[in-house]
Amino acid sequence: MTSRKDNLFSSDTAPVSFVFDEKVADVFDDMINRSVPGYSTIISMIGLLARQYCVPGSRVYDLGCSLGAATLAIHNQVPHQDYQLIAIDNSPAMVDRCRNNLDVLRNQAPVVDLRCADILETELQQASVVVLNFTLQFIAPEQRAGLIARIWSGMLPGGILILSEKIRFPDQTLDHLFIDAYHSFKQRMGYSEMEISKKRAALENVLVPESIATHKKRTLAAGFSTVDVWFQCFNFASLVAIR
Ligand code: GEK
Repeated sequence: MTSRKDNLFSSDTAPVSFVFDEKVADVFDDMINRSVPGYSTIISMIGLLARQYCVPGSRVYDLGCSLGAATLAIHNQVPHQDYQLIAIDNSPAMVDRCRNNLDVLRNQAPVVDLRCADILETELQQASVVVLNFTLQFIAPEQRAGLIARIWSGMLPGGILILSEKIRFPDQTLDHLFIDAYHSFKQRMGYSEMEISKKRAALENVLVPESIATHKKRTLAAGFSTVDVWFQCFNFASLVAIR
C-alpha cells in the first residue's frame, strides 16, 4: 500500500473539523500508521484471528474498511476460500483507493464485495468474523448500542467481533498519563506539537472515545457471551467478543 506523507495539519489550511475526504484518503496509510500505536500488529493479528474463526460457508465483514488493510490481512491469512468477504466504508474517497489496493487480489477467490455504504444501514448475515477496527469511535454514541446489537443478530454462534478503539480512562491521572504518552509517541513519529494539537481539535466531537468498561458492558448487553481486551497500547485497545 503506497501513501503520501501526512502533513495535513502542518499548514494554515488544515481542516477545522476532521472528515474522511480525498485529502485524508490520500495520506491515510501514513496517517494511521504514525497515529495509532500498534496499528500494523493489530492488522496482522486480525488476519490471524480470522484464520482461526472464519468457518466454511460463512461471511466476514470489515466495517469501516478505509483502504482495506484488514480486508487484505484476512484474505491473505484465511486458508480456505469458502466464505464471503464484505468490506464497507461510507467515504467514496476511501472506497476508490481501497478498490485499487484490492486489485492485487484479482483472480483470487473469494472476490471481495466492496461497498460504499453506511454501516448503520447494512444488514449482516451468517457472520463468523466482524471487524470494527477503529470505526465505532466515529459513530454517534447514541447509535452504538443499536449497531452492536445488529452485528450480534447477524452473527453465527461462536463467531467473533474484533473491536479496536481509542479509549479513555475513568481515572483522570491515568487518562492524562496515557494521553501524554500518546503525544510523545506522535512526536517520535515525526508530528510537530502544532500538528498534534490541530488534529486533536479537529477530532473533537468527531472521534468520541469511551472507556473499556463501557465497550464491555455494551457488547455483553447486546448478547455476546464474553468479551475482553487482547491488545492495548496507551489509549488504544482492541477487544474480542464471542457470540
Ligand atoms: C483500518 N478499519 O485501516 N459507515 C461506513 N463507514 C464509516 C462510517 C459509517 N457510518 N463512519 C465512519 N466510517 C480501518 C480504519 S478509520 C479509523 C478505519 C481512523 C469509516 C470512515 O470513512 C473511515 O474510513 C473509517 O470508518 C474509520 O483498519 O481514521 O482512525
